[in-house]
Amino acid sequence: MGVAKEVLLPDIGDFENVEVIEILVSVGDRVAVDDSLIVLESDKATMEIPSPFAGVVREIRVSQGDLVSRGALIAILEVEEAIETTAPLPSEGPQLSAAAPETAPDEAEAAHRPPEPEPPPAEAETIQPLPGSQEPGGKPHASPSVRRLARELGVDLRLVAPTGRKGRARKDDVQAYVKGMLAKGTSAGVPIAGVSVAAAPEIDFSKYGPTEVQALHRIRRLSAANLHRSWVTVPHVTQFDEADVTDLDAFRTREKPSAESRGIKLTFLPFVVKACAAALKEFPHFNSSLDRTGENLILKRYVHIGVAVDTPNGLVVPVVRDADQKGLFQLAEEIQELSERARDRKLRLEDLEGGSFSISSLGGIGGTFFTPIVNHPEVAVLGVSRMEWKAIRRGDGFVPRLMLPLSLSYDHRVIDGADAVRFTRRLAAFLSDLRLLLL
Ligand code: CAO
Repeated sequence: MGVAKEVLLPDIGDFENVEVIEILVSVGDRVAVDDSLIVLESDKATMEIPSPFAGVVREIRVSQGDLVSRGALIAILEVEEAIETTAPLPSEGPQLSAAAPETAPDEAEAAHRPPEPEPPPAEAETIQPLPGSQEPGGKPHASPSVRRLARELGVDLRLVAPTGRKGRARKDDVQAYVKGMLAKGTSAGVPIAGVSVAAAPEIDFSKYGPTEVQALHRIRRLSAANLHRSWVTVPHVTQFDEADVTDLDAFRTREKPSAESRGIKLTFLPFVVKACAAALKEFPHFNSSLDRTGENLILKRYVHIGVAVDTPNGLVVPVVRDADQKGLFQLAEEIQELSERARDRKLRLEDLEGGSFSISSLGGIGGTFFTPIVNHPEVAVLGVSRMEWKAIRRGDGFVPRLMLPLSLSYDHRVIDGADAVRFTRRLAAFLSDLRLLLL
């Protein structure tokens, strides 16, 4: 049978009536020396109060929201005589300050950044301004032990949804995040949380010259999260190709006035959408998604094509539904209408849902080739760059031809390289000779 020992709040510096914001242990828990018991928060700092000895928690004498000062009874632990440590009890007079040195919060936090091996008796950190602490690039708000837990589990705290007061991430939040990730897993069964990279150093760029901080727009933050997920979960390969669009351009130039008379701007994009829709019919696995297990392919019998639109606030991808069933003018009209609404921020949720393949056209701006990122859970995306006159060898000589650069990025778990080039060759054939679309 052990001995019941009181855990009293040690000297935590120049603080009185500090609020208990988190209780980290439950009755029956076994704790070791320096295991954190509760978290306190003052105006300036948060502090974890560690156990001065090892034992089993028999009673917790504070509740969340209580205000406590030095000497307050926190808990009663049952300590085995044999394992009772020599760590001084807070109530043991002069030794107290050794157990809980009066440390300025800033210094205490600095002293606890990794890779410091051992935490001090009272772990404190300065409170970051909130609620901006959850902004990308901002420092998430969490106590040292939560940070340590996140580090041990390889969790980026910025991705954890905090449920604590003032946007603070708690241990439960980190655990819930990890559980969520394990439940999702990647299709290969490897938890995404397993991807662990060194934290980016925090650099004060103003040391090198004048700077300005601009908050990212919500659209950019959302697309950044989706792009990042796609980048780390999809094994990307990009196939480059060129389509001879000399005849297509001549046809488009001829048809433009007729389109304009109906208020339609006939650019290259509707032709590319039409050609992609036809190619997707012939290569159905380009119009599919992997299911969550990664063991089945969901082939879509519909062809809904997302079109990346550049807006002042970031990239959005509205979807042209049933693109295979629409004529060129209808496609042109719809793309025009969707991109206008995207730029006026008038898209509805349903405009953005359900895409089965995406096209990103930078041809109106310029450039040659690029590597677009697959719009997960789709498995392929086509990048289109600016067409250019090139000398193409025909017979014994060279002929000038308008060539359109194509960049097809695809998920290599679903699509093989040979199929990717077959797809781009077929696409190029459709774009070179529109009559093939009629067959
Ligand atoms: N080669 C040469 N000219 C091209 C071309 C190409 N590949 N693509 C378009 N053009 C021409 C158009 O024909 C038009 O010229 P005309 O007025 O003489 O017909 C002009 O460039 C401007 O076209 P546009 O950009 O207004 O229209 P679009 O249908 O080609 O594209 C849209 C519409 C919404 C896709 C486009 O405006 C856009 O936002 N593109 C950016 C997409 C993006 O940011 N992608 C990057 C995503 S990151 O992966």
